[in-house]
Amino acid sequence: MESSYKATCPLDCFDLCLMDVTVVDGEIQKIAGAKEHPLTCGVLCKKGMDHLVRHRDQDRLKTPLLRQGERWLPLTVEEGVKMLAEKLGGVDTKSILYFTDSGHNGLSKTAASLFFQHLGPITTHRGSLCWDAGNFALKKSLGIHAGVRHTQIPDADAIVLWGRNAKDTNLHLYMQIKKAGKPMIYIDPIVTATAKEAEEYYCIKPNSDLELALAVVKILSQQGNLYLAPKDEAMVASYSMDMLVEKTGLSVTQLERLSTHFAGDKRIITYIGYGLQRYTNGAKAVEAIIALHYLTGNVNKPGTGFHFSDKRVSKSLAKPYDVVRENLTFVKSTFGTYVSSRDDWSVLLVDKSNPVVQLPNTKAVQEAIKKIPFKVGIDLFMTDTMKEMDLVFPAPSVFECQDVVITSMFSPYLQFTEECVPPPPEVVSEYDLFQRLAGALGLDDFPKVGLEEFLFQHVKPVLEAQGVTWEDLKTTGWMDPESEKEKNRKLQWLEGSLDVFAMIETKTENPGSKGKYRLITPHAKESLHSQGFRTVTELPLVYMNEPGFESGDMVVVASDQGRLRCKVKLDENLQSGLVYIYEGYWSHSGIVNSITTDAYSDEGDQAAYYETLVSVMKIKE
Ligand SMILES: Nc1nc2c(c(=O)[nH]1)N[C@H]1C(S)=C(S)[C@@H](COP(=O)(O)OP(=O)(O)OC[C@H]3O[C@@H](n4cnc5c(=O)[nH]c(N)nc54)[C@H](O)[C@@H]3O)O[C@H]1N2
Ligand SMILES: Nc1nc2c(c(=O)[nH]1)N[C@H]1C(S)=C(S)[C@@H](COP(=O)(O)OP(=O)(O)OC[C@H]3O[C@@H](n4cnc5c(=O)[nH]c(N)nc54)[C@H](O)[C@@H]3O)O[C@H]1N2
Ligand code: SF4
Ligand SMILES: [Mo]
Repeated sequence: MESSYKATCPLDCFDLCLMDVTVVDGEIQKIAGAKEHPLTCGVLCKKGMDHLVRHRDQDRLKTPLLRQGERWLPLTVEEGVKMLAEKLGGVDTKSILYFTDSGHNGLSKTAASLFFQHLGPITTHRGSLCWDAGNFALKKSLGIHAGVRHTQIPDADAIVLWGRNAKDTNLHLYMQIKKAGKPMIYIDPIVTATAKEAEEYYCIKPNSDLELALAVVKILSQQGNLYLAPKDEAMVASYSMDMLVEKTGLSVTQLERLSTHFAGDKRIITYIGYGLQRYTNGAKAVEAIIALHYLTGNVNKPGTGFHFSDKRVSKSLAKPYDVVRENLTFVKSTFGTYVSSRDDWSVLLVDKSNPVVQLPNTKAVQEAIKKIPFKVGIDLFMTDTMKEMDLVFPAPSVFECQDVVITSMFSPYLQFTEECVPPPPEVVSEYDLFQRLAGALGLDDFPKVGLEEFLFQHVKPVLEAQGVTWEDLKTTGWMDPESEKEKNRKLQWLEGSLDVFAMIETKTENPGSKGKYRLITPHAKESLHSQGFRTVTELPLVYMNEPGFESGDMVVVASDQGRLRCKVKLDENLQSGLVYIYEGYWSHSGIVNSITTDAYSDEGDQAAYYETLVSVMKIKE
């Protein structure tokens, strides 16, 4: 018998693709992009297609596993829950550490967080490995996390992708720009796939976006294309063009060319990437781009605006079961040092994340985890993180659990995933797992409702406001949750000043002169972080373009944090002083974060991965 279902790609991606899932005789036969979706238009990327590969994979975890020395003992879910309940019961809840990320964007996956709200206060992290410097800038500048909708693209004259490598990381944005036939203007220190497709490309030096925005303001002001208050004009004029050229690595001609797009009544939309805010002053870069848009009037008119993230959909959901707790928190990127600084830990619970691979400063992370007496993880596979656990619960695949899925990264839609097939017998959803745990621990206030009711209660206000029924949402798989009023809301510039440009450091530093290179660790096209690197066993490739190094050279890349064996891949387009290695390689290849710094941004508690400086030494095979 054949039946078809709707599911949503729940990966930590901008796009939120809707999928058609065909099930024959209880087995998934195929998946494909749902053609009717207005943004994702029937196209799934390789990472999306890989959901079926992961679902079918023989190596998937199928039962809870308990560590016994070097071996893993299979348990039933009931035995696993009983053991975890014993470990969590009766301890000081602040000795419990919860670590999570966005391995799955479904609402059902907030079960652990809800459970700890009811059990806690506990210890957990604040800030982000991903986007919080930019989010800080949005909040400071606008008071909310909001950005322009993709539906404005056809009205723009051109689209700036400011460090947003859309072709690899935000495919459906790239497709929308192509469909609308708009020129792409791309700004990135690396000649990425998007750079190669762009009508104009600006190869800037890393961490010079603040100066680049200032250069545009300065040029427009000098040309009389931008009116500034006299004190601001004097401040902007006080920075020399030579300094801005030196800092950004762009010529005056290039800077003038970029400025033309912001001049007069040109309509421009800027998509701001996440790479440019992985620096200690990352919030400033985003703040400066927002300021540039307001100063040049490129906002609140058709075909203008900027986008970094947008949390309006997430904010419009109800939170019927949440409890506020005063958790103890630490900055996420400092996991290693923070956890090692305390001796009172009882239990670590990790879900939806692979911190051993994805957190900076791997050695510190591994040492910290070892300090915790009892460690529990939930994942689909035995990742490098799960290998450090004492007890591992299997997570269901994307197709085995009903869910509502949203992202605040780009797609403005609210989507559904049906349970297309049941999970294996000893695999339960996180929702079910934490229900059972709450029952075992006697958490009387924990919501005693089924998963469907739980999901429905969250989206109820949105459904009501839009006149959509729950059944409609389940059948179509997606809805546009925003009211016309919200869509057309004018975003006010609360900051309203040029202060972001006031304190720019005019000295230039060249790490290359000390034999050091800046390390950038971008996101790979075919993998969502570590998830697509599971079967990769080759050494990581370090892309570089420095005299004396050739493709195939074996090298050690060393930083203050550690050393990593890599193979050189020559990138003839790469600027000097910079090397890059894709993030996501597992320990059987070499974890790139074993050489990254756990520094974090001055504003927003964002991991400042790209503050890492490395040296590269050739070694024999
Ligand atoms: N294929 C794929 N897609 C993904 C992901 C994935 O892992 N794989 N991850 C998803 C997630 S969680 C995220 S956060 C996003 C990230 O999406 P993006 O922001 O597009 O990607 P990143 O690779 O983090 O960084 C983008 C670019 O920033 C550039 N960059 C580095 N420093 C600077 C700088 O100082 N200035 C400027 N202008 N650019 C700079 C890098 O060279 C890189 O090309 O992608 C999402 N989409
Ligand atoms: N050097 C460097 N490091 C980085 C970055 C960088 O640019 N450079 N980028 C950072 C960014 S932007 C981010 S967002 C983080 C991401 O960091 P993580 O979110 O830790 O990255 P993933 O490798 O995607 O790990 C997600 C895990 O969740 C699991 N998973 C999938 N579905 C489910 C589920 O339904 N339930 C459970 N329990 N688990 C599930 C997957 O199998 C996978 O092991 O990495 C950061 N790390
Ligand atoms: S990873 Fe992103 S682009 Fe790929 S299928 Fe999933 S949502 Fe779509
Ligand atoms: Mo991210």
